[in-house]
Amino acid sequence: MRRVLVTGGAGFVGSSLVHRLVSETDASVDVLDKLTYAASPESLDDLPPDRVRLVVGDVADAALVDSLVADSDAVVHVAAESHNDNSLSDPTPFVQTNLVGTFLLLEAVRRYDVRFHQVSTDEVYGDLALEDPKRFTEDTPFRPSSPYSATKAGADHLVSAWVRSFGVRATISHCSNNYGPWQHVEKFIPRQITEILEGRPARIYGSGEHVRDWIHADDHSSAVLAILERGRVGETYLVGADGEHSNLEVARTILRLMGRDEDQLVHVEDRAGHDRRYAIESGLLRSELGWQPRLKDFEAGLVETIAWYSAHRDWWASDKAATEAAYAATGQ
Ligand code: NAD
Ligand code: TDX
Repeated sequence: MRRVLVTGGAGFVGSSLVHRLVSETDASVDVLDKLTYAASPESLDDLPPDRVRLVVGDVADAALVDSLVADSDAVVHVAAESHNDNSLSDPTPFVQTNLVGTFLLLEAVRRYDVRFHQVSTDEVYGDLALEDPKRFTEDTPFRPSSPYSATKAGADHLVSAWVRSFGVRATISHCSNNYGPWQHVEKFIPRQITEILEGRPARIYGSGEHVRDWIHADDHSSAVLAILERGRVGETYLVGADGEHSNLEVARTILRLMGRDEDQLVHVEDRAGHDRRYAIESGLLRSELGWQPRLKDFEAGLVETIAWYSAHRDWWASDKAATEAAYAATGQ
């Protein structure tokens, strides 16, 4: 790969992938990113300008997408509107970016016969019961719950159709919940860390028994690179690190690691349609591509993440104020 186009490369997951492409391959990287409220272009500041170019623009801009794809050997499509709560208050940008944007990228890679990887989520599979021993596999049917996950599922179906009908050389990955540095403070783990740093209690939707399967963003990006380099065209891979914890468990662990009482939390308004549990079986990725998560110790990862947010208050302080004002309006 001489030149790789990474959409959403200034976001949380995308920036981890761009760092990895620079450190582990010889490719030049074009980042196409609209720089929405969720972007952190600062996360790319330490990268060599002769290897990484940031193009500020929209994946739903057909002419721009065409010109960038024409110059690329591979496209990794990371850009998305990514927050479930936002998709409940206004689904419009989710349809535009996640569905229309993916469609335009697929048409461009079809025109120029460019390798394509779609970064998707386990949320397309809906949820599992708390007591169910099953986990999601590559064969689990799609059953998305929220406008966010429905647009991701629709985009994934477009990818599969473009593979089958037009022979596009594409792969898809479905990853579980990511955590780590540079994650927007609207998301669960950074929200709790920054609430506690501001001297307030952790905020738990509903009962807090809901389970998420946590993986460090750097392990997600290592999986995406393995699939891009060695994955079978037309295949779907699930990405997870066996990190199931209830939201209450995670909040209590963060409180303890930050030297607070574990009961310093409040139960707030639940999310509409709140998925109960996600759990990933990532055996195919491990056996076929030899991938392993490296940051397997979730508590050690939380310690590092807490330290990072403590040291980067300048980066999150203004987003924090805007985010909490929006949450206050929904009682969350
Ligand atoms: P994020 O919200 O942190 O970043 C998204 C990036 O995409 C931002 O830089 C934003 O500016 C950019 N973007 C948004 N709309 C755009 C548009 N129209 N054109 C160009 N750029 C646009 O999201 P994230 O958490 O990094 O997630 C990235 C991808 O990974 C998404 O596709 C998401 O579905 C997937 N994913 C995320 C997680 C997770 O836990 N974060 C888990 C599984 C899958
Ligand atoms: O303040 C909170 N309190 C709380 O209890 C917030 C922000 C969330 N929650 C709960 C809701 C979920 O059960 O924590 C869990 C995690 O919430 P989010 O961080 O919003 O993530 P989730 O909705 O699970 O989706 C995430 O993982 C899959 C990403 O945002 C998606 O982009 C990805 O596809």
